[in-house]
Amino acid sequence: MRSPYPDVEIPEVSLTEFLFADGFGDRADAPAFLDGTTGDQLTFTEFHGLVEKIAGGLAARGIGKGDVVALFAPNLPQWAALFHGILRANATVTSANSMYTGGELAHQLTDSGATTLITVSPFLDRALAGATEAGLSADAVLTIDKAEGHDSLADLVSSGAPAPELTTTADDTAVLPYSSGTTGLAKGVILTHRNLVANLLQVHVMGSVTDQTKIMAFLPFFHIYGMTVMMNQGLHTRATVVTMPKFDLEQFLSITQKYAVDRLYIAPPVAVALAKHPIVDSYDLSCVKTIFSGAAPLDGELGRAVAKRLNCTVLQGYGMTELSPVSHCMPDDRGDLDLNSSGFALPNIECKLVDPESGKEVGVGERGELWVKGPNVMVGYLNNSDATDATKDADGYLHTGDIAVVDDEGVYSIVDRVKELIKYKGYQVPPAELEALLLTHDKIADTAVIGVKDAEGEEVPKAFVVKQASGADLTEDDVMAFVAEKVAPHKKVRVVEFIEQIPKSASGKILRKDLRARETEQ
Ligand code: AYL
Repeated sequence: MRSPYPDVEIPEVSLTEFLFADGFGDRADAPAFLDGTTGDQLTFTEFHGLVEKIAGGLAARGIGKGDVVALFAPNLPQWAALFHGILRANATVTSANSMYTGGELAHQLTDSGATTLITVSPFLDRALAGATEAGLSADAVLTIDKAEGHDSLADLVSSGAPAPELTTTADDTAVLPYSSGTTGLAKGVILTHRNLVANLLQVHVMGSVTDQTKIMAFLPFFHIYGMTVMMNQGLHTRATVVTMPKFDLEQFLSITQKYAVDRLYIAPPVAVALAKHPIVDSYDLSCVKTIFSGAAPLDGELGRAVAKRLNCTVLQGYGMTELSPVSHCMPDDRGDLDLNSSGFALPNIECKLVDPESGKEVGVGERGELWVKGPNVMVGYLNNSDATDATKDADGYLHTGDIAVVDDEGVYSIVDRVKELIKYKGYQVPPAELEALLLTHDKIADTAVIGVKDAEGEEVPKAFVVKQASGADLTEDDVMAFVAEKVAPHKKVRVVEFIEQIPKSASGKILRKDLRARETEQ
């Protein structure tokens, strides 16, 4: 089924040309990015000037086409300037989760082939641990602020070197975010300049974002949701992006009120706070016109409660890192749609719903795996053609691993997930990674990790653990503590159950659906 919207034309240009070639008109001196916690801002002209200087500084360090630079920092206006400076230097960004431990960061640095890492001084412990493990020298680690022994952003831009010629084309890799996809460990997702430009134009058709919009950006720029839908959409529409380095409910409400933010992008857990937390009543949030939820399923009733309490429109979208990320969303003028749904396929997108058992396409109202084709579909996974082939078929459809239904108007609802992936507060938790880690414990013989619902209905990682003969004294808390000290907080195992045996197929694959069935029986 094709999108009900007419196709948009995708120009054959780099994201850099797309965003910056035409100047900023009467938005030149308007704020492009505003740090909500400090009030510091960068106008469009200042932002662009900084991007050019960063590109010059990077080029002077020998960074150019084919090089990968890792960003490991919280949401700051400088994050965005560095992102675009790296692209302007004809290089590629790999964006790392700012909660990562040194070990998790090392995996991404090594796998992506990053030769430079840019961070902030409070993250230096983890950054240096990761860099060292990945074989990068301390010289290759730069900081946005000043830190003893490292070049800073100020040093980078003070080189005075001109930005190099822009040789990047639409087909070049712009960014390598990491995603576990349908199975296995986190993999580099190859997104080209064309992918990113396409998704901006596709998203633009659905929304009513203008140069007067103020976009809230507490969701991280390292994740494709923050990167495309907040950071780059803001630049594209010449809106103002209000940043927050980390989420804090009171600060979020106060910044929203103070800067009259009218468009909030959230993941479902924030909807719970907006619907229920008493403190929300202490703020004047009449500025908020639209709240958009993505990254995990939003409960429709909860969404309606938020819309009622804040007297605004609540919308839902669906996407995936591998889709740059948005493939479906509700348009701004359709606040009437069922909030349990994720709206329509964006322009230029074709979808199929396919029965995972029979491989046959299903009809209206029937459940099937969502397959998506369009200019926003990733090229593939970096260094992993097997995973690419298992995810993207010869016709160009990306098999999402999500189960959806569509109605006769073309409105899609995501109803289930057939892939391993667990989502904790919208963040990816790859079970395979936790299982590999748990198996390194000398008292654990076997394990399987799945997502289960906690008392609030939130998805949380649960480990089923088979003890070694020597592990009689192993407790649930021991297991949780063992994982917690080695992974970013969102990947913590939050429930443990000891069992006799992990159900497996004849070929040794974990039968996750049997474990899930066991959960619902209890
Ligand atoms: P990743 N409903 C149900 N599941 C969802 C939804 C939704 N609305 N959105 C995302 N997911 C799940 O790569 C689904 O399982 O990208 C999907 O395969 O971290 C997985 O999350 C992808 O996780 C936007 C803008 C969504 C961004 C995004 C999030 C991209 C998250 C909608 O408009």
